[in-house]
Amino acid sequence: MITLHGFAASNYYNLVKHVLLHKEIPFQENLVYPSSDELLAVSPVGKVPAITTAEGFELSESSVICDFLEDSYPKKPLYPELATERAAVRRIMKIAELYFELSSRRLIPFVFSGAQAPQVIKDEVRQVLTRGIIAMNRLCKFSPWIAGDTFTMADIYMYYVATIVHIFASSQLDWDVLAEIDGMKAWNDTMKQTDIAQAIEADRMANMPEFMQHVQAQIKAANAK
Ligand SMILES: N[C@@H](CCC(=O)N[C@@H](CS)C(=O)NCC(=O)O)C(=O)O
Repeated sequence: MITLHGFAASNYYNLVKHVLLHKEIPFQENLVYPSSDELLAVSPVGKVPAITTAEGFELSESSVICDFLEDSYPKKPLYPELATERAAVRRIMKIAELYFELSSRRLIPFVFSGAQAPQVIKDEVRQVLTRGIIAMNRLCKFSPWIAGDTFTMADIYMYYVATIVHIFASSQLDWDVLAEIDGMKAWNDTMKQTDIAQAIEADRMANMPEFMQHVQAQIKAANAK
């Protein structure tokens, strides 16, 4: 059986968990936080998520894990068959990661410490998010799914990226980024109501207090140095 390493407050962890649940792949969860030796043993850069396959193969990087799961468990496919359509799905995922996820993550330390980010960082994040918004408005179809009439990996990927962008951009930039992409709010609401997304959200909420304790302990340890 696959072991999914990480914690339920992580959106990267949750997108892989969503793929596992969607494909009905049996798995067990191993609660582990960043900066631990246990995580480093399975994830070379010490980031969540990582998986250990039934054969004992260790894998990290969420998009790589998603592709591995698709290749190894072709039932309930999440990529189209046509190469061009597959590439279109992957392009949405890549833009979501580079222009939404990673730029929003620059705001994390300020969100966690309750401070406002310096203006120079806010401006930089806003600029990158703007490019992402322009791209998503060109690429996303929402008819009804993000890449067209079929539910794909891009729906799962973007949904969990959107959770981060929404929280961080509204609190630090006072900006409702999802509202800038035509059709994204309605699609997001549809995704949120799915049984899998609701189960994952319940687990996320349950993990949140322990995760925040972990974050506070990390901040305290860093300040004590
Ligand atoms: N590129 C990685 C990023 C994963 C990532 O940033 N995970 C966060 C948790 S949501 C993490 O482990 N952060 C700890 C750290 O940055 O040290 C992926 O796609 O899996």
